[in-house]
Amino acid sequence: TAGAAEAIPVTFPARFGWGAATSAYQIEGAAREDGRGPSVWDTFCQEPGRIRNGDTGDVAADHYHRYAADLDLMRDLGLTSYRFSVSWSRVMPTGRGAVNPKGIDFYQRLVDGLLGRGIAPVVTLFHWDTPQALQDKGGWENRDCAKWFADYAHAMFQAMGDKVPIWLTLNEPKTVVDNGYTAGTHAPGKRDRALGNVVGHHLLLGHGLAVQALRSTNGSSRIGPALSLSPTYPADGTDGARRHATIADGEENRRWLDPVLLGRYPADWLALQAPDAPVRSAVKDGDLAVIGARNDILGVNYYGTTHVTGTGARVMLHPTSQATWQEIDPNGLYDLLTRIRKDYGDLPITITENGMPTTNAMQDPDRITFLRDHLTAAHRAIQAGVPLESYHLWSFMDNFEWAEGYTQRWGIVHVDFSTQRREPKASADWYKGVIGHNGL
Ligand code: GBH
Repeated sequence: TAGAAEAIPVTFPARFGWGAATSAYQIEGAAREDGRGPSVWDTFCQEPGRIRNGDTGDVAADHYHRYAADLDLMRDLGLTSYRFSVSWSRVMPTGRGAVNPKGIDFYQRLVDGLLGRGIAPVVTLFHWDTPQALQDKGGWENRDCAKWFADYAHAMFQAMGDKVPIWLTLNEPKTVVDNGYTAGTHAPGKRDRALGNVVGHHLLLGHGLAVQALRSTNGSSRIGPALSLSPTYPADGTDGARRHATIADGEENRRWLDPVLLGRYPADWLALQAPDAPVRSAVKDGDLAVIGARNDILGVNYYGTTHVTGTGARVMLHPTSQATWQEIDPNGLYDLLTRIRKDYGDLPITITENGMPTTNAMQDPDRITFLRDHLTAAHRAIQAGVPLESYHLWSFMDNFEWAEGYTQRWGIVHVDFSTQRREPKASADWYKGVIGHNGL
């Protein structure tokens, strides 16, 4: 009966990782301190009309100065894993060459602070903040950027490789292509999809070279990408909708998963690129062997599903959130995780992002429902055999939500951006209970 089903406890495997995620530009602030160089996001935020209310990440949640108190809060919530990103231009102010000791020192203190509190650091090397000095040389449009990225990655492995159990290379290369180079709503604000696909390839190459760089060290850390994935379904029973759902699956998922995990671009995706598309000549002999070399773990950012009609239009068949692109569908997470295992094998998976925005309120019942439903779906996937080892909700605290500025609050910890006061929301108390019970 339904009553009996409800009584079955949702208990996660022993040592399941309970985490939360952030990214450098969204929380750190201190944009011009201790030798940090500008990134494309500093530049983008200064261009009029780019960001809602003209907001910037100059101060953000001031985490650079308040990290110790933030780590205490993480410990109080019982987190066992914390995903953050490194600001490339804080560590290498012009993106290349000698490291900035003060930049490295900040991340050393952060990692040591986490380890001292029993929290595993999960470190993303690139969460969209390309050093401006490299963008001046074309950034990821320039094939050399893949090498520059691997050099920076290598410097990070040398500095703290042993202490970091999981390195994530890129966060959501798809979003760089879609928003940075197609819609133009993210840095560097270009509208040229063909060029974006070249950028996408160079990002993947950077991923592969960074994996290679880690293999050249002797450490025991694991590495993989963090991909934004969304299962795609036909919106109705027509053949056209089915066909377009497959095309959308190529764009949303296989276009990123196949190169990294199978060492090839999907044939149907490639066939849809123009015969003279620049991405074709951007792919050089040997690239896919580099891109497709073994990964240790796959990071999955999951926000919702995608439904496609017979004309290829996207429609919402489930409720959305304040983020109008988000189709909230917890079962999609189950479908996605089980599909990854079926099509790509038993690679360990960590959910690197999952969450929704709410209003300014401290009471956020919608977020609690969202998290409970998605954790239940994740648990079902584990029961079905998916090697899911940890979960990082997005986000630990309210932060700079890119083009939306400070108008979308994704945190379980509230931040008052005028006083920088932190206060756990109802969802944080709820999550603390989940962690304490190792389940729901
Ligand atoms: C993640 O992106 C990011 O990794 C994280 O930094 C971010 O804060 C979080 O999600 C919440 O947004 O406005 O129609 O142009 C999630 C993937 C990519 C989905 C950008 C929405 C913009 C759609 N997102 N995309 S639109």
